Amino acid sequence: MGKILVTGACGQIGSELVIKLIELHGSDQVVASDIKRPCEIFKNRVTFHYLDVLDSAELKKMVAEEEIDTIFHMAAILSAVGEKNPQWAYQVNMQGLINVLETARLLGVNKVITPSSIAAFGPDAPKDGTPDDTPLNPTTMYGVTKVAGEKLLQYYFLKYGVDGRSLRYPGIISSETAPGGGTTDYAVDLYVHAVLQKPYVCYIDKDTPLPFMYMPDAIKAILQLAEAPAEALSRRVYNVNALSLTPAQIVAAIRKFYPNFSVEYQPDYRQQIAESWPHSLNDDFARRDWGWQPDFDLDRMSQDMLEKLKIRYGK
Ligand code: AKB
Repeated sequence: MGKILVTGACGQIGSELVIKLIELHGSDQVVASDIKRPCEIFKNRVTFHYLDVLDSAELKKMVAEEEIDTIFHMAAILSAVGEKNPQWAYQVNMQGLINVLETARLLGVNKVITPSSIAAFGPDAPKDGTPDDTPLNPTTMYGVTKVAGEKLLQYYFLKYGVDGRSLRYPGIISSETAPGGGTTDYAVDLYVHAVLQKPYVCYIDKDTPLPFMYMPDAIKAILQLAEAPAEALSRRVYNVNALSLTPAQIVAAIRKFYPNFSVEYQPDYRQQIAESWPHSLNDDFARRDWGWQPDFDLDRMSQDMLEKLKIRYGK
């Protein structure tokens, strides 16, 4: 069996995915790559390649030399940063993905798993229980690249038989690696500020609902999808749902532990992005095809998050 590559391995999800893959398959089976230097969380535990996914020659060389068999392609520019520089987001997200798919096609890589997002939906999609198949008219460049990426995955499967799989992640709440450049980052910031006992100015209005998921569930989902037998899959891209939360609901959960936590709301350009996304998704296909089910509700997640952050920040 070949090895597993994680691109964007220093990112919020990539870093925890690498740790889980080491646990499951052993250090010598996992290869990490990023344009950043290895992050503390997996430093010295796996082979690390300093690699830009835009460098397709280098990517192919590395995949061939390391005998990679599965790629988790996690490198991407997220929504908020993407709106500041849409052309760059397009370049990284689209060229990066096609480079990975081409590498998979030419070198016979077994599977490519890459996340899509709730950002694939736009304001005309139903807000609650958004189905998998519904209008996809995103209003961010990030969303545009996610929709195009989903279609590209589908194309490579139909035309070349590349086994590409994707799931539409909501905002991910995690304690180990900070998210970077997303609209949903405030959720993590809220927990971090509470533990550091600092007031927080939230850039999303307190009553705006968005879909969220705790990191252990996000890792469980992507691994379940990756490991699902090919014949169980009725589609390439799956909605996954866990929590639907407003900032005020997250703050109320945090205040059970930090009653004096102070938050002010000053919506900025990210409010409009948040309002263009669903409140919750229908994930019946993921539940039926590969047994998806989240483990964490808001209270369980909040308790776990706060405990982990207290240790990280020595509080
Ligand atoms: C973002 O906010 O851009 C991401 C996402 C929802 O895909 N967290």
